Amino acid sequence: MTPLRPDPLFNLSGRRALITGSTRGLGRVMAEAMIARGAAVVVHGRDADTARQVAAEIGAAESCAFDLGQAEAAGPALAGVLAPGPIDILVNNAGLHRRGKLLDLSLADWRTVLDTNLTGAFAVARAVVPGMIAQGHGKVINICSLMSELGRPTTGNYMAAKGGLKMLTRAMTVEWAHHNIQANAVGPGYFATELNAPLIADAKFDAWIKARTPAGRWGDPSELVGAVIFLASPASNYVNGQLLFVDGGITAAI
Ligand code: GCO
Repeated sequence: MTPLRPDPLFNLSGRRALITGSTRGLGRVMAEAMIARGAAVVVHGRDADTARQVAAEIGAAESCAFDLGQAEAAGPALAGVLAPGPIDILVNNAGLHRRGKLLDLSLADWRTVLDTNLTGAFAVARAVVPGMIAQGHGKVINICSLMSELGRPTTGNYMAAKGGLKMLTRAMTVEWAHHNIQANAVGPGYFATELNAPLIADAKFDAWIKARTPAGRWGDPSELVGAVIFLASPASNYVNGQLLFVDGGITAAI
């Protein structure tokens, strides 16, 4: 079968994409999908050797490493990435969980989740977006969550961070859209990722998710790709400030 000619609406050729937290899980899947559509991807992780190894495995030309929980490190750590030129597509994907009931959470557990999942996204965007403004275009995709809208006990820090990331996406929109920068978000539902491995292994929780999600199943990481490619592509050049849930319908159901 002759390969499909790349659809200009979804072609990422010539674009440089930085995806935070792309050494594993959803971030790695997104990186591979963007490379397959012509993007030059910068792989990011906390560990430099791992980031380099994954970049080599997936055919990415570049990698970088820094801890998103240390916002002050983002600018200096990205100087080398930005030296050759601007980033065209930023995916703020890196995130972590420290589950626990609010009254049991330490301030460290609270701060770690907010610092990494929310402040980290702000810090990376603050380093990368000036280059987008200078070149007259850019895409920012913040990986929010169903927990930007809904929650369950023991996830209050994560809910606050992902709810904040939804509003940060709108803040980016109102300040940057006139620079032809489209800032949007994707809200994954329950996906079969490493982050959720403990939940999947819990037969009771697994059964609850399958009953609570109208699609009746966990999402496969490959099923997040379409929304991310759409928001990274020319196809979304007039889409701003939106949060697109990819969640099997869970946010549509009581
Ligand atoms: C949980 C889960 C959720 C989602 C995550 C992805 O502890 O209930 O980890 O937080 O999987 O939000 O959207």
